[in-house]
Order: sequence, then C-alpha cells, then structure tokens
Amino acid sequence: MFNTFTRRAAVSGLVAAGLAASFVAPAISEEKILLRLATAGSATDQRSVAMAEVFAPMVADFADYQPGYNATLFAQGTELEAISRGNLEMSIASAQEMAQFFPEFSIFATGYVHQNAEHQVKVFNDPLMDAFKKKAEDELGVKLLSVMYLGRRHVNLRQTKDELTVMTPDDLAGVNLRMPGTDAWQFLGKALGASPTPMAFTEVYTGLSTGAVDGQDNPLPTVVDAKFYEVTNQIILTSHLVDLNYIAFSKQVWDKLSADQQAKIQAAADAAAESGRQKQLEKEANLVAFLQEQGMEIYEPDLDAFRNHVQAQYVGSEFAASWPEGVLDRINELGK
Ligand code: KDO
Repeated sequence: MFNTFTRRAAVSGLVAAGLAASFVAPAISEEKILLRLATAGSATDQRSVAMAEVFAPMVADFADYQPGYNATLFAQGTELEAISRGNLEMSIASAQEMAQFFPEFSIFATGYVHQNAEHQVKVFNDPLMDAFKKKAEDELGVKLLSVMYLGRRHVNLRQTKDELTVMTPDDLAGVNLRMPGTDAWQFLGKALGASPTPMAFTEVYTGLSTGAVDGQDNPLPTVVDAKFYEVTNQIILTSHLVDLNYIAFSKQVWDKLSADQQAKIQAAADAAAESGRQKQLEKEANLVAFLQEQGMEIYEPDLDAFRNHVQAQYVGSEFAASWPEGVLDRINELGK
C-alpha cells in the first residue's frame, strides 16, 4: 500500500494528454440495439463468460450482444479509440489503456496500490472516481459502467528456478519480460526490475514458446486459460498489481437508450462484473495446486523488496505528476 509517500512528494512535472474525439453515429437496427464487445480475452476467460452468461440475457429483450474474443474485432489497445470514433459499442478496457488518453488513470495501474478485489470496487464506486468517469465520457465518449476483477499479477518465467531464482527486483535484471504495449504497462515492467518488451496478448504464447521473451506477467487464471504453463517453468508470486478492467460502453449509444434501457444495461454490467469477480477469485484460490501438478515451480519472493522498489520508481515519475491531489490518499484510506 502507498502509505510511504504522498502524491505531493511524487510530483515532479505534469504531462497532459489532449484528445479531439470525433463521433460517427453507429448503425442501430430498428429491432434491437447491436452491442459488439471487443476483448483480447478468450471465450473461456471468466470476464467473457460473465458477459455472455449474465450480461447478455439481462439485456436480451432490446439488445443483441455480439462479443469478439481474442482481439478478433479490434487489436488489443485500439478498442477505446474505436468506441470513441463510433465504430464499436463496448470493450473490456484496462486502466493502462485509459491512461493513454488521460494519464491520471495510471494511478489505478500502479503497482501495489489496490489491495484486493473488494478495494477495487470501493474505489470505483467512490466519489473520487466521478471526475475520472466524467472526463472519459466528455472527452472520449466512453462510459465506464463497472469494474471487473482480473486478478493478482505475478511474474511467470521460462527459466527453471534452478536457472534463475527471483527473490528481489535485482534478480530480474536483464530478464526480457513481456508486458502489454502501453506506457503504463512498460513502466511497471521496468519498476519490477525487468527489461520489458511490448507484445500483444494474443502473441504471448508463441513468444514464450520460441523464447522471443523470457516471461510474462498475468494472474493465475490467465496463466491457466491461455496455457502459458505449457511454455514456462516458474511463477514468482509478486502480486505486483491487483489488476482490474472496466466495462466500457459507447456514450453515444448510451444517450440513445431510454432511461429504462440504461438502467437495465447498468444492472447487467454490475451483475456480470460481480459474477466474474467471484469466479475469478475462486479460480485464483484453487489454481496453485493445478499448476504445480503441471510441473510449475511456484514461490513467494521478498515482497517488501518488490513493493518498496516498485513504489520508489513512481516517485517523481510523470505518471505520479498526473495524479490529482488527494486521490492516492483516498485510495489508501479505502483499502484500510
Ligand atoms: C495482458 O495483455 O497481459 C492482459 O492481461 C492485460 C489486461 O488489461 C487485459 O486486456 C487482458 O490481457 C486481456 O483481456 C486478455 O486476458
């Protein structure tokens, strides 16, 4: 938890991103509203399952839900712009992707800030989020409906523990760690002590199997769902990011809905997020044994060393400079 420093101490300069959003009306059928959701996740990812099994039926009387898995509709990281331009209705978006447009969202993508799934929900529903949500709606045309739980991200390497034992960030020096391709993700990879390489999620299995990268970071359910355990040998339980995603919705489509339809969409998003969260938590708790059976070595490093090192990297960073006054303190308070 960021008890050790405040935003004021972290500020060194301010980088602001401007965005001129252009809106084009999406095609809405007379019968039902078309809701296409783009995600890099698979159909069996718990967030996808929750959207298909909980969200879709709850809006089925007026909406036709059409998910595009494995980045088949839009490449990872391009979905928000697609929504903004009126080319897509929904995505499962990360805070790191939001930070591409609004750097202050990096606070939700910073290592060791969120404590757990419950903390994420408290933060998302707190008034501290109002300004973030409003900016996303007004300047990007993206409405953040609900927060989804992805899980605790850990470092997952090809090397065996005998070849490389990782107890502190120093041990990751020179390790070519795949991280998703935005600045906030790359920064986190560096903050862990590794040499981060950007790579789309759909390329990671091949990247690991060919040795193009030494490792990747993701929560245990993702390691299992994407079968990364087939092409890696160890998981270091760094828990460096309690990772979240937002259910992102086109503001332009939202504004065309009736109040009743809007209420149904919101309720369906919240119910899907809650269902996915519970399933993901359950998986996280049970997967260590499965992964060990697959031959993975799993162990805890010196967590204080990782936490202190990661937090220290954000001090004076341009990310920290973009965090609004008081928000980090409020997040910390909500995590107590
Ligand atoms: C990933 O690319 O490692 C990541 O876990 C980042 C998340 O924000 C999310 O986009 C996720 O991939 C995809 O949904 C695939 O699980």
